Amino acid sequence: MSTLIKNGLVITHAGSFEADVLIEGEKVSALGARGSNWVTDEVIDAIGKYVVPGGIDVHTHMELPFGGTFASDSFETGTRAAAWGGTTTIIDFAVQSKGSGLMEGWEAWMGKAEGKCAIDYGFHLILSDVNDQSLKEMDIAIGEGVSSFKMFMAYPGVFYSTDGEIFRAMQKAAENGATVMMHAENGIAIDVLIAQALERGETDPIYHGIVRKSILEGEATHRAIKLAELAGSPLYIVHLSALEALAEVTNARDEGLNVFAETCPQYLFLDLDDLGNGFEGAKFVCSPPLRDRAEGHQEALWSGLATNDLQVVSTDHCPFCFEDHPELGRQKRLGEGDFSKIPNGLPGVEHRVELIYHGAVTEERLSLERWVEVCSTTPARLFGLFPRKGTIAVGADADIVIFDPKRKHVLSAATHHMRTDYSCYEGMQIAGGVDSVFSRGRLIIAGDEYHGSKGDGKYLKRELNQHLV
Ligand code: DUC
Ligand code: ZN
Ligand code: ZN
Repeated sequence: MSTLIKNGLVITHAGSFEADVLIEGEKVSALGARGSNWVTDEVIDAIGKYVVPGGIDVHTHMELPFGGTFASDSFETGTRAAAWGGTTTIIDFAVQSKGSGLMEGWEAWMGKAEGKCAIDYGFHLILSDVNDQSLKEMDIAIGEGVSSFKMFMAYPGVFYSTDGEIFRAMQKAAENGATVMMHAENGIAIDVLIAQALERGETDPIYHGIVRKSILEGEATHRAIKLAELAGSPLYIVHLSALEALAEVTNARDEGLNVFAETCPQYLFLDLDDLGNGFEGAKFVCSPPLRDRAEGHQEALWSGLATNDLQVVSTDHCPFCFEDHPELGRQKRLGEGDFSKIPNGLPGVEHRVELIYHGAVTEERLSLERWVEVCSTTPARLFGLFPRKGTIAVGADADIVIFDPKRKHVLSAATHHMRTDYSCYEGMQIAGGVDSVFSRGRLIIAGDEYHGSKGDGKYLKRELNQHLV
């Protein structure tokens, strides 16, 4: 099967150029000047449209067990929704349970995803039980293509690791080249503030945002950086939301350390006020929480993306239904009367590429090349997928999005494809939109039609971090 995408403006991290793109089988086989007369099975005219590398979302949680329930998107529904929004690769988090082996977690998540995904997928591992055996198993995981391990300074009693455990894992990562990913919030102090708030009768979702102080994200980020510096391991701060944390990452990078960070659309577009309005605010409960706009976090994050103090936008897609669900039961409503019992997480995998484009162009915050870089190229490099993914080049996988800058549409639960009964962006009008999506050479989205099927997506064995200084 061969396809010619002609007359588009190809945008990569390195620049934009008018070119025709030839796809043969699963790969890009040539780029040529417009008007090339290659003979192919299919021809797609992309005049007036952008031709960009498929989005790579390195932070999703399909089917994650959390707070007594499970994230509502399965690998099937979540990856299909991702495809609709121009994402052609996800990296999800396999979970090591306490008392179990690290590779048991990977095998369990491989089983959940096998034969289900619409797009290619890889895994990080959540390292929640640090001991001699699981540290040894990090080497085995790397051999299976899992080159990054997430640890938590938050959620005591669940995913939480002590500083000593984190430091041991970082020492191991310094040896084997893995990247340590950190949920940087001081969960011990936050738990004190949660208990005090509940004692005062402060039970609404807004208090989730009030007790999880930005200063405690800054403190944990600082601590993670110092531990990684001492151990000599690369560090990637996940879902950075606070300007205090950004300042720590900026300083570390100025010192030449291998410290990286992502933020997510919710921290750029939404804010603490969304957690108000009684229990409706539960729709916006995630950790770290949405931040107070008056404190300047959102502006700082946009600037950080522009200046490369932040390198990636991911989603932390972890959806739960607001109303009771016939199969999933109570989800967000588990926290009625106690905000600390609201499952943490938001739906987002479908809208990242479009939202960042919207923010980039409507407010002139990022160039088109930078949009591609933070949504696709740098994620590929940091997580060992480049140049197979993350660019449009001869020999790369033909994961390609045709993006229509003139398309306008409104985000809504009524039209999105994620398996949740609400949208965090209900009614928001978006500039530009996905027109067509190729996954390894197959046209899986064509306008309003889905042509893919479950199991199209393949497991990606990833290399080590390709973006170290
Ligand atoms: N934060 C969330 O909001 N959900 C899942 C886990 C996390 O760290
Ligand atoms: Zn997290
Ligand atoms: Zn997460």
